[in-house]
Amino acid sequence: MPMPVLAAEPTPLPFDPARTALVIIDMQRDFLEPGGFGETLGNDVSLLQAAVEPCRNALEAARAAGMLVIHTREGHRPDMADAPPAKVERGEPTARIGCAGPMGRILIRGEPGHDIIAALYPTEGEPVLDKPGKGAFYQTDLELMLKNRGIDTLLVCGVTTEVCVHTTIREGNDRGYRCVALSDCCASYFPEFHRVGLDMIKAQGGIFGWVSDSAAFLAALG
Ligand code: TIU
Repeated sequence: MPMPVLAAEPTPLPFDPARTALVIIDMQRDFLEPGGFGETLGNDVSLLQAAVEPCRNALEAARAAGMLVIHTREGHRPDMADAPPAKVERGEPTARIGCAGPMGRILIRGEPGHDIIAALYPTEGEPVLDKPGKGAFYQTDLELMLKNRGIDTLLVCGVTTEVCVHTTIREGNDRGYRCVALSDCCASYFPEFHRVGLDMIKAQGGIFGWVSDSAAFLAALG
């Protein structure tokens, strides 16, 4: 059977679903719901809702195709030994990482706010990867998971476009993965940063990778 081809910019991208992972970045209550980390940083968290339905469609399509699905969560150990002081000391002192909020301690593993939103909740067998930084490769076993499954292509969804999605795509690109941002499955607190972030990926012949969307992914899988 010929490989499916993903309509993408700057070029169409043939991909083997068995060697492609859907990576859903940080679709956590802390970023998408009021009272979490995103809101403590001064953001309007409702802007991220736009990515939920497209992500859900991509997730269901990837599951139906038997593709590897990996969910990530940004956050820190309850003892915060993995939280760099330079990261923690930013923001309003009573609403920093580790402080108590309406969804538990902000950006701390095991707290309600750290969990993935209900609409995109992982199912049995889907790896959930906890990461202390913005990139999903930094201080995680992501690269080992991808190697064990022979993955060469990453379809990246999640939030926020210019922060954790971008950092992960840059990290993946340097490690030799074909990285694709699914544009409507990503969102930012800054619509302008979302647009320019995607432009930066596909500029210069695809300097960091490709940009596609959920409709193109579903169409490619047929
Ligand atoms: N603040 C912001 O835009 N993002 C983050 O802090 N983390 C992620 O993008 N996940």
